[in-house]
Amino acid sequence: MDTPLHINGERLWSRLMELAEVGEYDAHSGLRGVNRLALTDADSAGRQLVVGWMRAAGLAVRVDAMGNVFARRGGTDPDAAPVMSASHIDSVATAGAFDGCLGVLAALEAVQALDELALSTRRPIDIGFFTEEEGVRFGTDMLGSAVACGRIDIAHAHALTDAEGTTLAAELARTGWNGTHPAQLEPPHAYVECHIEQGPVLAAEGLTLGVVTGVQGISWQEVTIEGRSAHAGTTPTELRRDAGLAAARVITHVQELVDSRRYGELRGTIGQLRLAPGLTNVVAHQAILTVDLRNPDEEALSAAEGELAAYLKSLEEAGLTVRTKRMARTAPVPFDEGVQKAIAQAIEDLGHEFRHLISGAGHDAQEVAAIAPTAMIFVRGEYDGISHNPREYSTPEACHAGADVLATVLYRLANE
Ligand code: HGY
Ligand code: MN
Ligand code: MN
Ligand code: MN
Repeated sequence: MDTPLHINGERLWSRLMELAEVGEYDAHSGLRGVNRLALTDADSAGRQLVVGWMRAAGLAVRVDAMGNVFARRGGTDPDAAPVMSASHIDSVATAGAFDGCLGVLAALEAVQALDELALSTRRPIDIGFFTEEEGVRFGTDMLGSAVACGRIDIAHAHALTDAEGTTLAAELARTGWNGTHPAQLEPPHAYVECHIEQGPVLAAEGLTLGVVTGVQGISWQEVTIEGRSAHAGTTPTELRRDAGLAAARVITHVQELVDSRRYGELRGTIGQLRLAPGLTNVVAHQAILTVDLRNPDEEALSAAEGELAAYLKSLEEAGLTVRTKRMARTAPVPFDEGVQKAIAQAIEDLGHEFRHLISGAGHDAQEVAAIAPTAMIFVRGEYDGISHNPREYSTPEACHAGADVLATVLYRLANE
């Protein structure tokens, strides 16, 4: 087995910090946050910066009809299926510097390490980033990769709108990321994604790296509860159809589903809650909330969805109407054993310890797993691995270690 590879850790870190300045904002007490929602001007500027680095590295860059961006390092056998590594640079509105970006920039470092070491590979290596991985602007996560890997139809994706009613297609055109390449990935020989863990497991065990065994199932739905506005002072409880109170009951009910342990490792989150008319002295006639349910077990996830649907229905007995809109739904995805072994071997060859773990967060890798042998490398996060928060932080050493593993695995897979 060839010696493991090392990337340029300083360049990786300086690029991560430079990219983090694009769309940065003052979060609080001097903390810098990142806000680069998909296909906003900030996201577009971040894309330009990364594409500039790819081109400076001599890579041929292509953009597809979903705005997914890939860059190819040629192999000695141009007809061989490529090895691929990508992630995302769009962020949530309260992001840190690492979510998605580490994987994109680590893959670029891996390719540059091969160039600087003058190492050729039989297979081409494709790196890049997918559009709207977060799903926070257009409502469906892993959107670019889901279209590229065939789970979501491009016409459906293009027609998705943001809160202002602007379509994804219009934003692709406005920002110029409406590429001409078909948004359909040729199945790569293998796909490996490097990503921060975004959770507490590795740090709690004093580990820097993890081999990811798969991704848990995800269910996103928007719930709209319609009641009747009324005077806050004069209307007794029995005459109220209070959408705000009903929303509060839904929130506590979701937590009861989690606490009941009837659905195993269920996680439930109400991330959005809007009341109308939203006035102090008016009983809310409408509540719109989002419910994010996650579970590594598909049966338990759909049972929890069913139980919640029955509860929402029961609210109608109190004269309320309840509508639900499914926003995203993915089943748990297991990753490829062979690619996991290759990652574990590279981690050992580089002298690190690791453990296997499932991903609590969704990733583009779960979409690529539908068309190619796929697995992920996790890099430990500090502060209990907090993420989707400006305090998100991984050390330069941990990022460097994750990128070394990625470079080593990609090199080996590209010579299979
Ligand atoms: O929602 C997720 O798990 C991912 O961050 N898009
Ligand atoms: Mn190194
Ligand atoms: Mn991510
Ligand atoms: Mn994320």
